[in-house]
Amino acid sequence: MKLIHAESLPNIPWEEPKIPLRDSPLWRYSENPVIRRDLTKRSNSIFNSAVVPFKGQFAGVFRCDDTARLMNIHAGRSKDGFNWEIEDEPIRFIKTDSEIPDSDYKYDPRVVFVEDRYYIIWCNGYYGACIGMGYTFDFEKFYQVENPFMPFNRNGVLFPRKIHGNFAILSRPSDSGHTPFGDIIYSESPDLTFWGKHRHVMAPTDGWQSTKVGAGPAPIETDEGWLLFYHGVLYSCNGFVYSFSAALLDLDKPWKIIARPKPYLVSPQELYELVGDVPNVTFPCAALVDGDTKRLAVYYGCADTVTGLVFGKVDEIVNWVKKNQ
Ligand code: BMA
Repeated sequence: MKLIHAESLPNIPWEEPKIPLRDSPLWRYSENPVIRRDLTKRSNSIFNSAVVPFKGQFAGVFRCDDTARLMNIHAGRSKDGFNWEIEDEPIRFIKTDSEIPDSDYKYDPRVVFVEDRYYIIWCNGYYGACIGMGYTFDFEKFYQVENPFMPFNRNGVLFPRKIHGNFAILSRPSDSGHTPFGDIIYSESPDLTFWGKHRHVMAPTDGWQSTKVGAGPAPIETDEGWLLFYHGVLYSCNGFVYSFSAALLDLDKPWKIIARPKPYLVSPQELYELVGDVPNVTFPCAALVDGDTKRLAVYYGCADTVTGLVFGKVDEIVNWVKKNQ
């Protein structure tokens, strides 16, 4: 298996497994949660957040719900991917067109480098949940562009390169509430304003992914297909349970699934994943990959309260996905 377009990341946050792995090729960071809930002055919780390599170090956009329980996204920096400094104030986007509507709230950001800049995609409050989008070159100034989709939609995730000459995105049409359904849809745009060529990618099936599914971090390009980490939701007598796994999508037609496993890779099992503002949630939003060693680190929200890290090797994950269908 080869990674395509993957840069060297020798300083990827990393820890070898401390206990033998059971049946998943991912292991948790022994000092999880890597990001605590109270890292900014007024944060109630910091979770479902996105990080990228930036100038030899790391930068990110973080979902910080404040002590009024209002949801917003904040910029942050880290030298090592473990220790983060997150701005106390939310990002103030500069509108690229004065008619771009204000956001009632922002949450669940993803950050993806495409061509010359870092795009930020988030769940944007505009008459309910829809997808918001912006970009930055430096993590200091942030610009907002048009909302790609009308309400209601969540989990917008841009591909890291154009496909068929167009920007490509995954999203999950939803309702205005907590949405007891949800499929992943693929769309393309020539200009990041007008979106079309919508294709159905993935529906819920059974077990841990029986209620809804949604894209997680930006897909990772390999010669075996796009490796897509995605969350799946099960509805139990105690509410929703969020686990995650990974699938392989066709490189040229990403709406075609090459391999999709039956089991989850990670489900809520540790106390910080089981207990919090929303119990039983593991929700991945970002992945770092070292192109040389194929080491991978995934950041995921835990119980809507803190952020965790899991590690793995891309080869082993791709093999596991193919073996466990
Ligand atoms: C979703 C979003 C996520 C959250 C999840 C579980 O609808 O709000 O931010 O992690 O629910 O509560």
